[in-house]
Amino acid sequence: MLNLEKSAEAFAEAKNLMPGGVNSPVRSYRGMSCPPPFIARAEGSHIYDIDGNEYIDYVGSWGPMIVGHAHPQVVKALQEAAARGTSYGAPTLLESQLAKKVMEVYPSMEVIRMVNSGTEATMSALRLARGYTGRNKIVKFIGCYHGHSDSLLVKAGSGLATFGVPDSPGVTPGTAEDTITVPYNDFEAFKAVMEEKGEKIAAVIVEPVAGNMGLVLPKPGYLDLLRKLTKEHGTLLIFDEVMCGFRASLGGAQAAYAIHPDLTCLGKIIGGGLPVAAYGGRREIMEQVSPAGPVYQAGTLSGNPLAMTAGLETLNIITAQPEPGEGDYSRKLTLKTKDLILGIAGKAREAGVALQVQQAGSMFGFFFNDHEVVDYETSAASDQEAFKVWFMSMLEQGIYMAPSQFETLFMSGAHTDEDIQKTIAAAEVALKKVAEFQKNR
Ligand code: HOZ
Repeated sequence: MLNLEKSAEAFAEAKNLMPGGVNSPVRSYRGMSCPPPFIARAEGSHIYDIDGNEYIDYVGSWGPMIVGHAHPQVVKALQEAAARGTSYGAPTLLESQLAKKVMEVYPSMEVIRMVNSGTEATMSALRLARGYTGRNKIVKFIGCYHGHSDSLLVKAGSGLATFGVPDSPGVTPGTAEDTITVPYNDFEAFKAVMEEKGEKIAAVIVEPVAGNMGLVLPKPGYLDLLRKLTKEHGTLLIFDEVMCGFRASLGGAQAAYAIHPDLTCLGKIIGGGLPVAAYGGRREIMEQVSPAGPVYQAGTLSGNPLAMTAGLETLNIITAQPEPGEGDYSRKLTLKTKDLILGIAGKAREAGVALQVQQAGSMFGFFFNDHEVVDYETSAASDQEAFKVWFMSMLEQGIYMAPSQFETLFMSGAHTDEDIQKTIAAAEVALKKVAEFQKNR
């Protein structure tokens, strides 16, 4: 049995200090039968809590830790950078270096603006789209999550789906009215909205590989339809690749599905574990951003030298030329992820548990469902009680996963074959428990 005594005490104290004891809702383990492990440190693929438990980590700080925790190259560069000062609020060479590195991999981003979080990136991209087109309305997809700015907290995924409040109080009806929602992967619904209101829509924002209703892939041709109809109506297409950037493939979903969005939002990995995000896209649009243009957006810590350093080192690692005969970083992660999910799928079959496994590069996820999961509705119709049994058993066996079916799991370069075999062995035990639970309830 997992001992989380110290974490329980720490959580009780934190609840008096922060809403729900946390600084971001899904960390609170609401609905799970244990407190969140309080983390003491992390290294490579492993994370350690204050109770002395060690876990193989597939949360990876919700995505950024693609090279593993405390990678020596990143840590060394950060130590050197910290010694030169931690913030200047003035331009540095590092910002241009990271911008160039990102553009090499994301050629659709001709001009880029660094910000501090995914929320800032999507919020700013929407303001820009509205400023550029002179239109107010936006389209988002049900179950997609793009951070917590008002316009985007409508039928949202991630923590909002987990806690059953997809529309947040505090968002004014006027703002919500300007956000049109459409079921993800529904071709006809999207065509109908564009036909009816296309000329009023500034932007369509999408997680091209959705990671906040669990992992849900776009159906073949769906992203092409978004691109085609947005172009026809003079609407901007915004790819929110905060999660799937560098993961669906090195060049993100836009490379994997060969779509050129007008604007892209990145985050997580480009900060290498420090707070960085960015938005960027066609020059003509981006030149509307202040001070080049009139659309205002700013930030004291934007382009922070420590954050730029961590991002740059991380991108250097994942874009490095592979050794002869070896696949590149991203390809290796994809293969490792495949080994893991196929192993787990095999154990589910043996246990007689209906499990949908999903993968996009180094992202993966599971649904206890015998139907294909294609949107929020089919995700929410999965057996969430079975998910809890699975989650708790995995945690007890030292496997650290997201405490919600409406999230995604991540592979890193630090995960070893041994980690993967241990995880599959733990899954065998967990899935037997799920089978028993489903039979006896
Ligand atoms: N928005 C993140 C999940 N999709 C959660 C971030 C966090 O709690 O750290």
